[in-house]
Amino acid sequence: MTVKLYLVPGTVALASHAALEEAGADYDLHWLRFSKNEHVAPDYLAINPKARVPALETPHGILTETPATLEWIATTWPEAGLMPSDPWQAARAREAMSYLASTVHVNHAHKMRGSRWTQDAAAQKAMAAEVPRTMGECAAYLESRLEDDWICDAFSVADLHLWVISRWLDGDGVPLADYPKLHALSDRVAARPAVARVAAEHARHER
Ligand SMILES: N[C@@H](CCC(=O)N[C@@H](CS)C(=O)NCC(=O)O)C(=O)O
Repeated sequence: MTVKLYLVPGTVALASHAALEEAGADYDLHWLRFSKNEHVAPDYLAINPKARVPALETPHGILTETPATLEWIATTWPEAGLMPSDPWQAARAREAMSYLASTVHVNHAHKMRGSRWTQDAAAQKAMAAEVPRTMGECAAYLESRLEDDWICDAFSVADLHLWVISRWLDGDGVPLADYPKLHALSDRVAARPAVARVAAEHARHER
């Protein structure tokens, strides 16, 4: 089975890319550029009418939303062990991914994507100014929640999701170095060979 991932470098789609690489999946990439508005072009809207990345083309159809793409990848290539089999641990992974997608990522979007919520330039500026505080609160919560090396009792796709969002913290005015457990987890994820390969590819495409 071959799948195709639609992605923009450095975005949350990086988590799905890293998961495919970790899983040893056979996949193709379709890179898009926000700068060229390729995510709102008709051919991409036919893939994902939400005009967001990631979108994953699978033999069953298109899948979007990072918690769903990550879990599907993990459970489609179970031998990679990317999702806990224990129900409690799996629920903890979903809990983390749901929080990352619905709260942390949304707070981050208030910096650059304020036009989703208001067309008032002053209101957009005011929302962006809150990002260091709201993302700082999320980082503090995550720091307090981390007990072991990983979010669950072993590495999982939830760690990939957290790693990608942790990469945005410095740019959001929240020094990752101020959160030692989060920082260490992020470094552990980045040191995995599959993740390092994928991160290098994104760095090349970001240039
Ligand atoms: N809930 C979605 C959010 C996806 C999303 O917002 N991706 C951003 C990139 S990090 C995007 O495509 N933004 C384009 C835009 O806002 O126009 C997920 O978790 O996958």
